[in-house]
Amino acid sequence: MNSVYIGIGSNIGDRESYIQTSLLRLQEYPGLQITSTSSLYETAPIGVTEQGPFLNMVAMLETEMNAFQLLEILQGIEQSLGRERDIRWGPRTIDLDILLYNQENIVAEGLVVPHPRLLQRGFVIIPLHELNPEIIIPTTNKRIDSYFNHIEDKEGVRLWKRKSTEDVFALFES
Ligand code: A4P
Ligand code: MG
Repeated sequence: MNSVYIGIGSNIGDRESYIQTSLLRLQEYPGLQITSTSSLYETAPIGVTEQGPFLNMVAMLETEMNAFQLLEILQGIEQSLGRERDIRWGPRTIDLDILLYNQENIVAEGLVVPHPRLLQRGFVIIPLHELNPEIIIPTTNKRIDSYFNHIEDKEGVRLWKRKSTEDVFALFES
């Protein structure tokens, strides 16, 4: 089994519902189990700043799929939820990124893991750290908690819904 962290973001429409649906669709695949989920954070847009605020979270998965198979599944779910790719870093109903895949460093056409912008982004570091402060980033061999105190966009990330229980499908407090 492979341990994977994925980053989830949405900033169009019913953001929470897109995120919940993406997790439910993911869970439907055989050979894939969602093992934990972070709280939901509301975050100021990075990159293209003229767009609405995001909801972001991180989920941990166990899967038999390799990283390329998983990416294909994630892109299929993005499409099924109406994702349109017109502006890079622009608004989206749902964005599903592979942040970490075991401790592997993957550099291939269409797939780079760890996600190249992971360590510059509070909206990723904060929920990853919530799930497990001891995660090691394989490109630097440092723990995620060593980045936690140096986040540049910390003010732009606020807790929006705390995770309610250990049951991933109870998900968030209402
Ligand atoms: N790709 C390469 N590596 C990966 C990976 N590890 N996981 C390729 C997923 N995809 C990966 O992605 C573009 C291409 O990246 C894909 O074809 C895939 O083969 P995309 O989802 O089509 O486009 P994108 O998300 O607009 O581009 P990108 O470069 O992934 O954007 P980022 O860096 O993920 O930024 N602000 C806030 N507050 N919250 C956000 O969630 N997200 C972005 C997107 C910008 N600003 C944000 C947020
Ligand atoms: Mg993406």
